[in-house]
Amino acid sequence: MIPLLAKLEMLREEASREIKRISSVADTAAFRIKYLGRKGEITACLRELPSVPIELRPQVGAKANSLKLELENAIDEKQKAFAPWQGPKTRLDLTLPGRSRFLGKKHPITRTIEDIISIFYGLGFSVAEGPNVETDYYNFDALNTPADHPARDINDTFYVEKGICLRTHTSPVQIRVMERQKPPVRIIAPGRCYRKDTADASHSPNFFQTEGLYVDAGVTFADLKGVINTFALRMFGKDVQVRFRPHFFPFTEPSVEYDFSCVICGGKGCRTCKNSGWIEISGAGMVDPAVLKAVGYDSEKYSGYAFGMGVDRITMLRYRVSDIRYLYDNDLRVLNNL
Ligand code: 2NL
Repeated sequence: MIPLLAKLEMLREEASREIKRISSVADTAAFRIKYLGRKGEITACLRELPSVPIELRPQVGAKANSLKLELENAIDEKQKAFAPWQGPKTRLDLTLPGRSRFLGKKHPITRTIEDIISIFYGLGFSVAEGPNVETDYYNFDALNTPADHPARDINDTFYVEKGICLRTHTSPVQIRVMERQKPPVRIIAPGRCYRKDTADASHSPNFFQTEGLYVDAGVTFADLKGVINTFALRMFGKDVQVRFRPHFFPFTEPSVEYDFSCVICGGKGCRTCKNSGWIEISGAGMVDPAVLKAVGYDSEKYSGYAFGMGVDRITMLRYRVSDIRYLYDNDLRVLNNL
């Protein structure tokens, strides 16, 4: 056997025994120097190559090179195993606090509706719901609002088709309840309503209303005043005043509009109440006998009151929102502050 070839074979065995004992970066470096360094064993073998007969040189050279490669790979492996972390910088740090998930919350209008509902629960009312798309009959006719009434104009109401519209108030919900239930009826109807208004600081083509209705034998305007008063106090606190002004609605007689003393300035006068000290909430009145008759009630035996309230307006007052459009833009930078 060619002596150099035998020597290479010996080196391989020796190296593979040694490599198993490597247990540190320093060991790895020493190993590299011993075999692959400038004065290392394999380097020395390669230097002896010229003394090998020319026809045997390729065989010996190949052997030396493959051993060199083998050891280089083994050294790389060891270096990876002992070297400090070399990977991407985003290591898992178990000491960091957890990343919390984004939690949604209720829209301010929803919160207002829930508060209105719980106040009226406390006064013996239950909640009724009904369709947003209504017939002319339930939205207007049953409410004593004749075909030539301006509210029915296509410029004021969204019509889906002839005779079918988006409800302009939640009164039709109450008509439907009265149709299927005898007095006593004591309900509120919160929900979305639609009117063909151009959006501005105080108008939105879609808005929320809560109507209330109490029909029974012997219900009077005094009951209405008591309920509105109690609502005002529970919603805005003990200092709020309520005032009723005569008004006209087709579906109530007599009718009123009612105001709360300005909850922003306490009634002294400010921008929100246009210096009047009062804020209009909505209208109310004694249910017109024509409406009671339309649902088949005996208007001689029964009487009732009904009222509306603007949920958006109440929400704006509670959360000091100056423009109704903020409630509908769904910009989280705004809503997260309410
Ligand atoms: C408003 C204020 C109001 C009613 C709504 C009503 C409902 C039935 C019968 C009679 Cl079922 N009335 N609701 C009454 C007065 C005022 O809302 O400004 N409406 C245009």
